[in-house]
Amino acid sequence: MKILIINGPNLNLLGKREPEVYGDQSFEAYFENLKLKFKEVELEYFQSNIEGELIGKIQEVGFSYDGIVLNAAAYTHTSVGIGDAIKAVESPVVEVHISNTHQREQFRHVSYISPNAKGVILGFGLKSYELAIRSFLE
Ligand code: CA2
Repeated sequence: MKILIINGPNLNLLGKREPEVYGDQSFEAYFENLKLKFKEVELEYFQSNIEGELIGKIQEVGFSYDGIVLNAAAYTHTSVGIGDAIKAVESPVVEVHISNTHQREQFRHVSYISPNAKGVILGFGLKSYELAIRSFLE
């Protein structure tokens, strides 16, 4: 089973800023734990701050990987292009968010990802990613 985790803009700052919202662990450190937890899964990780790079990666892996775990970060609320890319590929995409976006500002209540995602997991901190991976296994 091959799964790619894709993180969008500013998630490279995890653990460095706003720990009250996003926690105090870097994604790289968390990703090492995930790999230990899911030894049976070929897990890969990609992060970009650039919308076109995220779309390119979805297209690149979206016809051969078993699943994509996507936190499109701020692009979740703006990107028709990422929403269309998810619709265009064959691999199922699970949308994740660290925070519960519905408890936050109104503009975060809209997602261009959700309509084309297999499912959505949000509000469980970094554990949201683990739950998303489990959803592919069960
Ligand atoms: O809760 C999530 O996972 C979000 O996707 C995070 C995005 C936000 O725009 C979405 O509404 C919800 C923001 C990611 C920014 O990450 C930072 C991490 C550390 C410091 C500053 C920003």
